[in-house]
Amino acid sequence: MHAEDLQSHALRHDWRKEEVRALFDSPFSDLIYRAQTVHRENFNPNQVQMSTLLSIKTGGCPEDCAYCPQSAHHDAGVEAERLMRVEAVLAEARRAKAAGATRYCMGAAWRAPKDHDLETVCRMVAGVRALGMESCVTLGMLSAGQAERLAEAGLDYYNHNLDSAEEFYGEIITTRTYQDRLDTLASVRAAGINLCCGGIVGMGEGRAERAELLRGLANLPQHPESVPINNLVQVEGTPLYGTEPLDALEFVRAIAVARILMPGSMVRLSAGRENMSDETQALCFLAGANSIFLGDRLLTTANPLPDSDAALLDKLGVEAMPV
Ligand code: SAM
Ligand code: DTB
Ligand code: SF4
Repeated sequence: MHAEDLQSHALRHDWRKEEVRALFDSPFSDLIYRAQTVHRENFNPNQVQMSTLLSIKTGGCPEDCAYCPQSAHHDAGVEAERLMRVEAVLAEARRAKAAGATRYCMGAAWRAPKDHDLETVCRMVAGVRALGMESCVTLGMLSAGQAERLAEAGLDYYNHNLDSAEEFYGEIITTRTYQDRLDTLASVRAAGINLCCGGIVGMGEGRAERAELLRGLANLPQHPESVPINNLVQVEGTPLYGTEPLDALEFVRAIAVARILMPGSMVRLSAGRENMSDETQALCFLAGANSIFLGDRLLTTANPLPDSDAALLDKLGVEAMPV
């Protein structure tokens, strides 16, 4: 029997609202202890998976996501660019591999890919895999046929986030629905591609909505293999610029609850590390985060410099997770 099957009896998809809220509300030490215990039952606690991101098609996006500097609805100073050429993307992927990344994630500011562009992305996916790296793309909404095409090209992961709790979603995005997102996730799953699906905190939501975002992820038919927890990167010109930043310990709580709800998933300490202290990041690892983005850029915003990440991981005795 496959290891995942042996473990799956322990994975729950029926978390109740009050249960998740009670986890969030528990004393900090109790929460971290439980999260770290679950973490150790499932993973080597001193290993972290490293992914690198590249924006293969930047800006000019027709969606109105209130957090996003790439939306054409906001003026965040991001120039709209065309889809990159395959060779240029692969040159970047080689650099990321040399710097220690094992997964290469390519993001496009699209509502949904055009079939013609999808073929170009498929060549990028094949090229990344030929380098011996895992491939991940995030291209917006997918039809069932497009997901199958990506699967044929050998895509390992598709990133598509729930982004927020269903109740809060309408405050953040009006141009596509929460149900649209669930439909894309179902198409990706049906095609047999691993799912990278998480959300953003620090968008002005309360603890209740943070709990509901995580419950929404855990109660999907199957837990996403990767769960990125993004702390909002505030970009001037976006509607969420100037939002009261989330307290660092509240962010750590979100990581811990994600770890407890989805014990076998990789929990990624995703956007927002640039504004986090070493101490906060260390607490996130203690709370069960075991994946990060490596490299000085996310899509359009800054990520910690490789040297400072190397120093932090060294101080913590953390090593790269083998693929
Ligand atoms: N356009 C595609 C889509 O939205 O499905 C793919 C790219 S989009 C930039 C991928 C994810 O990045 C979003 O779902 C959101 O969770 C995250 N993101 C975008 N801007 C962010 C920001 N300012 N801070 C934190 N996360 C952000
Ligand atoms: C995800 O959940 N976080 C990454 C990835 N998926 C594509 C993106 C973070 C983007 C942060 C804002 C930017 O750099 O544009
Ligand atoms: Fe477009 Fe994605 Fe940004 Fe939304 S998050 S505006 S869909 S690039």
